[in-house]
Amino acid sequence: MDFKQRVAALLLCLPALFLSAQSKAPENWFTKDQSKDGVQGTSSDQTLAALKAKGKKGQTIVVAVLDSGIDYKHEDLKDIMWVNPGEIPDNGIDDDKNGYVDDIHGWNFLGGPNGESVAHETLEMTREYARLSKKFNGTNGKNLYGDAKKEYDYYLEVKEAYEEARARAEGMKEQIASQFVKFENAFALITKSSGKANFTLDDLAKMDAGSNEELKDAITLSQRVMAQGLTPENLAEQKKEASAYADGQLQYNLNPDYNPRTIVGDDPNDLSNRFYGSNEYRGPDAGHGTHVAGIIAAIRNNDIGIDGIADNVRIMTVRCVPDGDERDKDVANAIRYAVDNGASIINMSFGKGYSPDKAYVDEAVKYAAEHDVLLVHAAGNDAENNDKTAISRTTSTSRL
Ligand SMILES: [Ca+2]
Ligand SMILES: [Ca+2]
Ligand SMILES: [Ca+2]
Repeated sequence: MDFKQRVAALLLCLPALFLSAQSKAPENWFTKDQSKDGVQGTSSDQTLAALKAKGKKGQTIVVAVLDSGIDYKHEDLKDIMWVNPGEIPDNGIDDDKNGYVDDIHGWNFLGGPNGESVAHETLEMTREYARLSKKFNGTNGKNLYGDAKKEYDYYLEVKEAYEEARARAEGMKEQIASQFVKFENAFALITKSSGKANFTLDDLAKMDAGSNEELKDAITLSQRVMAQGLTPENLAEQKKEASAYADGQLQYNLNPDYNPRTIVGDDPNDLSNRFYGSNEYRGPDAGHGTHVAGIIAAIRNNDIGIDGIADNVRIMTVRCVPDGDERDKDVANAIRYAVDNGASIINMSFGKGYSPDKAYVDEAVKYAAEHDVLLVHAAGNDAENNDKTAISRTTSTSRL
């Protein structure tokens, strides 16, 4: 469950969406096998054991993780990070002349020359809204024909989606605030009645509210939210996180005036420029990319963290996904970087509903295919039929 779903679960108090140990999956479940272990994983444990029994060693494969950056010093990843063989670290020289200076473990297309990196971004929908609003503001479309009319109709579609998303985010902000007041009040009442500041679900089960309806309601609500992982200890922190998530949407993702690209210093609309960014592989929030890299290739059977799905992998990190929507330019350049530097597989666990420079990405995809590189891309978290509709156009689905 990602953070968005957790917030939604808390807001709706859905008892089915448990966060806690009650629905804890078996360790390394994704490497298990349905028939052998009774777990619907990828069967990679079984497959690797079978290959080993046959004496097959396989060859080392480079997997490029196009994501939010990777904690390349992580104890379960540091020894399997890809190392650029032609590059001497930290000498300020592009030794292998691939266009990227000191790119040892990959590249960060959201990095700037002074070491800073883009953290938050607008959604592509917001960028399209900003661009088209400038063009069509005050126009009613009456005297437009052909391509101009088509673009105007597209503007109206984007405008409607944007305004809807903005209203929803504002509503969510209010809802989070009011829901947390309810949780706080319920917890306070229980503390008052039980004398315990840090009560548990067991404590709640033992409480007898008698004819006190208010306390009865407080117990019911607390049981629901605590089943989803909220506790008296983490209430304040969870409130802060949920509020920050709602604020972030309004401040960054859905703010047409927000432009963090000055950090990178390139012209994001100049698609011909491939060489920008930095070697800050981690970026401001490498959580998602590290998580993805770990599932793919965390060192197996070392008693540290998890077992990755595959053995014999080197992870190349190519950062192109901010908090918000990735840009087509960066995605295309990240694909080309991965292909040119020896990746056999490119993992892309992200997605968005609008893609104004899709043609540029398509060219990079073809380039990867011509070089026999396998591209793996997420289908979204929203249960949309992507054959019929684009990935949800009104919410950011970056980092899937
Ligand atoms: Ca280089
Ligand atoms: Ca160098
Ligand atoms: Ca491990």
